[in-house]
Amino acid sequence: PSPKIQRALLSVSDKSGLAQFASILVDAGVELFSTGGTRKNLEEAGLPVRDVAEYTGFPEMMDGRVKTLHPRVHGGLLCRRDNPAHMASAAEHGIEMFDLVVVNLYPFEETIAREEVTVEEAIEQIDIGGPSMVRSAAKNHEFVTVATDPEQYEAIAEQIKTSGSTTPKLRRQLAVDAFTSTAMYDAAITGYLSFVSEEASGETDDDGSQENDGVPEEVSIDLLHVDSLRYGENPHQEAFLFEFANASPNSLVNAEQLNGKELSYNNLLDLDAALAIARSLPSPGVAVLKHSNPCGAATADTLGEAIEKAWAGDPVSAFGSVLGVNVPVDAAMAECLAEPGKFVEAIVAPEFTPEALEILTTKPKWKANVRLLAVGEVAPGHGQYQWRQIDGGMLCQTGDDLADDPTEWNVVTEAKPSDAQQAELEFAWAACRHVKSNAIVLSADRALVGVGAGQMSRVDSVEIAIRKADERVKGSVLASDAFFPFDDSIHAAAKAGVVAIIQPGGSRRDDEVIAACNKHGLPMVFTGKRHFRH
Ligand code: 93A
Repeated sequence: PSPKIQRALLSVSDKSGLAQFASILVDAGVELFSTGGTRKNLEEAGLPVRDVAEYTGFPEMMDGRVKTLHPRVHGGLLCRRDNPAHMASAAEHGIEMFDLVVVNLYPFEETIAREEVTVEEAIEQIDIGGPSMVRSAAKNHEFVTVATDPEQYEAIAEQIKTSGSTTPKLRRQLAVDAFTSTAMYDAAITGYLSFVSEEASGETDDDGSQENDGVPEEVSIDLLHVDSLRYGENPHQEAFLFEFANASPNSLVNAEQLNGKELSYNNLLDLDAALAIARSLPSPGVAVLKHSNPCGAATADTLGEAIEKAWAGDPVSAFGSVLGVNVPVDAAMAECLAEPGKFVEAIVAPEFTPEALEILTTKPKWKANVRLLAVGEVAPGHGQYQWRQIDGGMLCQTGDDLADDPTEWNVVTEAKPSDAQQAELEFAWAACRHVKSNAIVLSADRALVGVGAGQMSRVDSVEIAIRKADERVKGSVLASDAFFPFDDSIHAAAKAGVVAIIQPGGSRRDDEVIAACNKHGLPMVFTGKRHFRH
């Protein structure tokens, strides 16, 4: 049975919603204890409240650094109510049980966001007593309810109003939220202190700028904001989203979500890949992704046609996909998606017309689920740095988002591509870099018809792409993200009916690969640029 909430300890910096919540507690017969500022706030609201200092027998001291750090506070939070020895100690030392703790912390992040803040001021805003109470209460959530955010007041108040207590399920969830909030708080402190200590030790040259081994100045991580995600790639993984302070207004993290459930970790990864490919497709273009690889992508005269062709790339895989679009989603595209048997998880696009929104959110399943993200603009060459974590460090590179320049390409075979084939090769090449290596794509009529992704040997990717394309392989063109180490892929492609090939070139065996193309009468283009995506 959940303990009845009889005594609450309130100590908050963010006082929003406090008086209203506290008055519900008072009505439910809960006795309130508070620290200085919080107590004043409650007294002004006409609520009865006891002073923690009077209860501990110690005044707030050392500029408030020591207010609640006392066994009479922490004993009352950590004591197991079902343990007679704990209860005996509490009785011996005059420790009262706190059943509810309402604490939010000194605003450290807001403080360090102020431009003129000094390190001393920032350090003074490191809350010690608050997180200690939060952690004590969260540890003992079997008996103690802990609120760390005004948004939680309503749910807690509802339960207290009806039963005088809270449910174990709510207490567990609040404990998870509590430990998340103290972890994030500590992460912000760690980030700030290591940043200022680097600044303090950083050598400066004459113009005052910091030396950093030739790394351009704009390559730095400045985190603006952190969100916790429900979970990571799998439900047992904790996850957070960190946003860069200098993120472009048209980046994914700044997208406006117009419909659907909260974005998951995997949604964000897939949407990121979808946005990248949408940026490099000619307009109007659509990409259909699963597990961050395209299973379809197309460009056409109208968006309605483009989505039909992109979906047809691999209709079985397309179910439950994530889409990237480089023009506003219109009614024609929405109607195509609303056909029976189709479903997508999420769409990222510059925007959605009102008609499209209406169509996409009419079907009940779609209304509740499909996540629609408007990023304002989807333009090529985004020029952002990409960061990835490795064991003990971070890798950083510029995005592989430079526009292709077909005037730098060379036809290396006796046969030359026709104009139509040349245009198709350009499309295939633009899509190929967005497929995990070893990447092979087959395209026809500006649409992917077969994709071989992420295989450890190139010829396996070729064979998968051919199998996926099935009948459509005849007359298609093939793009490969890196050179062919052997001529086996060429023979397989020619046999299946591929009519032209594009690849970077640069293999030791290029001669053999070119000879194989000549033998089959296939035109082949070398781009001189590789597009690995590992
Ligand atoms: O300076 S502290 O780290 N030392 C403490 O013992 C302590 N106890 C509560 N900060 C402490 N607090 C924090 O004071 C709370 O986390 C809350 O943010 C704030 C509320 O103070 P007041 O009630 O005076 O406005």
